[in-house]
Amino acid sequence: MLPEVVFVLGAPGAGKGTQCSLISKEFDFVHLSAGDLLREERQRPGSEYGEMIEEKIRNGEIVPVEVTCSLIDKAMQKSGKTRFLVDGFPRNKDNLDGWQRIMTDKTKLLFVLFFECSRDLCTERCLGRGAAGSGRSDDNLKSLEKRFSTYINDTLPIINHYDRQGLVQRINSEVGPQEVFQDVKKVFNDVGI
Ligand code: UP5
Ligand code: MG
Repeated sequence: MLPEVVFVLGAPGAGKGTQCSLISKEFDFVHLSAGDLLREERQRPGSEYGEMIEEKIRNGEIVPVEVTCSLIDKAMQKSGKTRFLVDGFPRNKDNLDGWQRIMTDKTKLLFVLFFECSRDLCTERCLGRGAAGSGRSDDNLKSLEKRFSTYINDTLPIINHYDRQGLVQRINSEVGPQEVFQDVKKVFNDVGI
């Protein structure tokens, strides 16, 4: 059986990571955050991509797919599991094309979970996380503006692409984490997971 994948998308701070961690506790899915994998790679001694990744993250730009896809692929293999939440990917056309080139034949996409949350609320959450000491170099107003324009210009078209295929499950994430999770559970239960 091919490994099964759910892509988890939504604006910066929409709550992708928070919900993925709740999902992975309740259902047998491994949470792979593309952003976390990139941040780990950035810290890895000897990584040839460290500086490039840091620059892209700080500027809210998207890392070339070869780097991200290979990290996701390796993490999937290393886990030894067969069901994955791929959080924060694919974010642009390069990501989508790269995934289709490298991973489509090796995986089955179940659906795309899309968290909808207003820009103001997302910004407030990310700034709050930064103020609480997240240590993330992109939890500041300047980076957030760039993250949002990348999200609107590059990521929304990818969500629309999957929407046209009937693969998008939309969830309002403007309420509290547990309330959001009730809707998430419904989606997983309805698709028979
Ligand atoms: N919070 C969460 N849910 C809440 C709720 N329902 N009510 C109230 N508060 C809530 O949450 C953010 C904050 O909000 C937290 O403090 C949380 O407690 C609170 P989180 O769950 O972390 O939201 P998430 O959507 O995961 O936000 P994140 O900041 O991680 O989103 P991004 O998409 O911006 O970040 P990511 O790590 O995916 O990517 C970062 C950068 O990496 C990108 O900008 C890009 O430069 C690079 N990248 C790539 O280049 N390629 C990739 O494929 C992926 C990333
Ligand atoms: Mg996240």
